[in-house]
Amino acid sequence: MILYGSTTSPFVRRIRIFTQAIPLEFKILDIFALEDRKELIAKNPTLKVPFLVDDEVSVFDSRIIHRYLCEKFELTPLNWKQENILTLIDSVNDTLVSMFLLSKSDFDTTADKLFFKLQRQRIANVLAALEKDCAQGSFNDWHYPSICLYCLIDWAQFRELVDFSDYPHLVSFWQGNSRRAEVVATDPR
Ligand SMILES: N[C@@H](CCC(=O)N[C@@H](CS)C(=O)NCC(=O)O)C(=O)O
Repeated sequence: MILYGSTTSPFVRRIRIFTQAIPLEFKILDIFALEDRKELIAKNPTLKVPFLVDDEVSVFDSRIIHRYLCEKFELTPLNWKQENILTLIDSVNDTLVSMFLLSKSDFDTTADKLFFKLQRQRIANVLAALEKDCAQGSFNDWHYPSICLYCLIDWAQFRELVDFSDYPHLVSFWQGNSRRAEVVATDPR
């Protein structure tokens, strides 16, 4: 099995951390560089990373890769509460990636424009919900949703996209898990 992705993507990193104990080759793709982009276009029509190739099977999207690996290795699937939490994490992560790409494309994402206001509201709303889940103990164990939350917070910190001062439980969750070997080994910095 080969996992394709970049070393900075939070979506790729969650799968790399999740698969610590699974034999998997990691192939780095710089999706904005000409040659690697040709490979991306040939292998994944969504033009996003991560994706997984397992012999004849190609699996797109981190969420589906996680489900594929759970089925293949008979691991415990997510329960419905965890699926909902993953939707929260994915929604803010997707929004932050879009905002990041927009600012890289010279848009002022702090502008008083409807689209940006909706995204900022979503980010604040979801982070408040995750802060509450965190306070209630949903991320006390190091399971897949915790890995995804860690990768989201760490990437947002790395790219300086979010001020986390309103979310003390998320900050202490982030700090409390930062010394894990697999976390250190996949640090994008
Ligand atoms: N829903 C996807 C999101 C993946 C994603 O957005 N990946 C980003 C890198 S962090 C990407 O490939 N972006 C390229 C683009 O948007 O053109 C997943 O969970 O795998």
